[in-house]
Amino acid sequence: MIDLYYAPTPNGYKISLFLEEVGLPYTIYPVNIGTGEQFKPEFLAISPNNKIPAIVDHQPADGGEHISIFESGAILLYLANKTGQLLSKDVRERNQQLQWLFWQVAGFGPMLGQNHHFNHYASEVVPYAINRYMEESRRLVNVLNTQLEKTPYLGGNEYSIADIATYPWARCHEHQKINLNDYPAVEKWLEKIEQRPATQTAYNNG
Ligand SMILES: N[C@@H](CCC(=O)N[C@@H](CS)C(=O)NCC(=O)O)C(=O)O
Repeated sequence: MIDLYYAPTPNGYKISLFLEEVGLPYTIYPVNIGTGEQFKPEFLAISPNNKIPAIVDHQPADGGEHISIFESGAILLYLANKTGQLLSKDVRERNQQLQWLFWQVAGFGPMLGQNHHFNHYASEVVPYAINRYMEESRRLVNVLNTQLEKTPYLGGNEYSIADIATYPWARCHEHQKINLNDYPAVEKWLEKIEQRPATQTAYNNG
């Protein structure tokens, strides 16, 4: 059984998308990041960077005591290794998938997150920051579009943890003030992932 420390945000959905896709049983422990629950000592013991998502696996592969993990990319990689699913065993495709997973956690997520912040939450209007993060977000969506013009999924022919990591952020394109008419390959890919039963269940969970 997996405990999932979660809030319904793009980073939170990454893990429920994976768990629904592979059918691994899990229990959601909601963390209200609006009221500061991420700073409680018991949560910090699992996720010292005070951010969701985090998991605790009570049945690790080595049969030893539970393992806790924070950082969505590390969690997805752990779960893919544990289940043998959603990460190719072919060395070339696996490498492609891992590149795009790291691209998402290092760039796509953080930059779109800043774009969202300066467009919607900043206590003052900072045109330099709005322009900088808007431009960077557009550049990254264009990189995504260019890749998806070449392959059906981000890391090649198969749906993988690279798509799972990127989808919840790309799905928020309206909040990012990004018009998908300019990125048709991204639009087609989003529609394809949206239709997966696991995606619908993950988003219906909260
Ligand atoms: N690099 C982290 C980012 C996680 C993250 O930014 N989580 C946000 C919600 S989407 C959070 O928990 N924020 C609470 C806070 O910063 O106090 C990951 O990929 O897991």
